[in-house]
Amino acid sequence: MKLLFSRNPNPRLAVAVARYLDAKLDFEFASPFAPGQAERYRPLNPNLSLPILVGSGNNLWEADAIACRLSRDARSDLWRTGDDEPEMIRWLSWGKENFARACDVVHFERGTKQRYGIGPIDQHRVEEGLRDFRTAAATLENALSERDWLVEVSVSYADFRMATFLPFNDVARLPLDEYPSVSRWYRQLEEIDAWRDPFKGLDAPELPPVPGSPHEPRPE
Ligand SMILES: N[C@@H](CCC(=O)N[C@@H](CS)C(=O)NCC(=O)O)C(=O)O
Repeated sequence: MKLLFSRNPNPRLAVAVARYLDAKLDFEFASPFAPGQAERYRPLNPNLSLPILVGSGNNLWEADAIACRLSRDARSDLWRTGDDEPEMIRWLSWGKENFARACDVVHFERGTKQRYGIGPIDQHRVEEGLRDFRTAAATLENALSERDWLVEVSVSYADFRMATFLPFNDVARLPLDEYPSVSRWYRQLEEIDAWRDPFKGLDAPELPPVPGSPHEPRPE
């Protein structure tokens, strides 16, 4: 099997899962939205987005489906299958609609749009995203003040999924520090090698820099 990926958030998530599980896969950098590439990738994913898992019977797209497949193949409980599966699904569902979505809105404006030159930052969208982030982060803070991980006592795919956009917080600048339990939880995730550095040893160009980010001087 082969995992088609880029360094953007959802493919990063899938690569982190694969490396956490030590999945026996090939990893191939892909760029389906680059000029001239669409026809090559459309048969693999009609949406053209990454990640895509190729050669698993059916090609599989969507990071969650890929995580489920890889976790099953590895006989891992990263994707819970026992009595705590509903709890994991609860966090996946809520997280995508709330916390991760709010992170995505802000990251898209401050990160993706600036990296790829697809328009100025829409401050109204940033404000909306920050407002939704604060609402969702308060719920997460409450849950994580009573537990180390989202599901029972060990890391699960819910933690990975919830954190999809947090490795990009150098550019998204979400006020994570205002939520001590969420910050502590995220530091725990960063202690996991596969999460902190999923692309180690893989052949993949760096993302284009964001003008004005910590890695790039702000324009005058
Ligand atoms: N719902 C999809 C979202 C996939 C998605 O939005 N992928 C983006 C990156 S975050 C993509 O393919 N961007 C083009 C690229 O990275 O080249 C999933 O969870 O896999």
